[in-house]
Amino acid sequence: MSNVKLYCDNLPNIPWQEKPQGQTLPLWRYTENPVIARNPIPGVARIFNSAVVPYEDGFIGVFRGEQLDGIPYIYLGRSADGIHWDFDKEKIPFVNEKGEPFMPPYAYDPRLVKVDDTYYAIWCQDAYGAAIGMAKTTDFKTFTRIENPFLPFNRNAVLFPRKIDGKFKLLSRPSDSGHTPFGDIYISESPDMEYWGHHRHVMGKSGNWWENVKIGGGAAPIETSEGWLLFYHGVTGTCNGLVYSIGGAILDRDEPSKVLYRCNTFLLTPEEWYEERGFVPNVCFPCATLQDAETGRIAVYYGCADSYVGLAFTTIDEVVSYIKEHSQLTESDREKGIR
Ligand code: BMA
Repeated sequence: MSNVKLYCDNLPNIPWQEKPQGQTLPLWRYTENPVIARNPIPGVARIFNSAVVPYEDGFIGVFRGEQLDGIPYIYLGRSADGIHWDFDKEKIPFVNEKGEPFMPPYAYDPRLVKVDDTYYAIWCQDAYGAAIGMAKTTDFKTFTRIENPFLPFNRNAVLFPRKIDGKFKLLSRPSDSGHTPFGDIYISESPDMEYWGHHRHVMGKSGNWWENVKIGGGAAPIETSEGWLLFYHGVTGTCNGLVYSIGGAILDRDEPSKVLYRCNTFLLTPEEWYEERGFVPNVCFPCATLQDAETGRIAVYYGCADSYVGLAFTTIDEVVSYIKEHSQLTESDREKGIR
């Protein structure tokens, strides 16, 4: 039993490996990584930056598939164990409210979050510039598009898994339309998943060098007795390009624009061949977690080098105590984020 309580269901079939000897950081990699390798299905060269949820007796997910023409799209995948995945051969056929085909020009970095009885897929797409796209489903057969929540330019939208004070809450990262050299995480709320407002600043890049260029939301926040645990990505610049690491923070449960703890070190940074070598080297990009209330186990799905999907593990006690021990907050982290 964990000291920190996880407010989620039990998930006895969560993918899992025990912490290896000598591990100092609180996230450890699955020894069989990457779990999704190159050319996973005909017509798709790489799958990465993807999100999964428990579904029926196994798992289901939305996957960023880079097609042979280089254009990213979202594919549905199913798995019995969360490790071996079968993908639909065709892209997810999004429709509008009338059931007519309504495909975005491209779609990438999908997240998948269940709120009440509905699953929401959220991704980055073109809306005359990089913007957030959304769809909802209850059966994983019909994905109905929802109005785009924000004007361009925006990326990295991550929905909270429950309403707070009756409102949906969405993290996002206002950006430019290219390889954005800046970026902070903001939060917005909505009564209906259509009209978004009450925008607040949550946290910005920091003086710590691993996240001194920009940060962005990662996996859907995990509700715990200590607050919302957020795995996010932090980016630094080098003479050889950007490096993406996984960071951790804990947000206030009732007022998540306030950061309670923020780890001043990365939790995982590119070190293995599948993280350092690929279409875009040196990228660890978290997009989803699975968690088990009973054991406190957490499995993190992260994109590796824009080429593969990797899995890493931690426990709620392990990661919360590490984040608290290494917490360093700035003034803008503590504020409610209104100016
Ligand atoms: C970001 C996003 C991610 C990608 C990362 C590294 O801007 O586009 O999809 O993993 O760059 O290329």
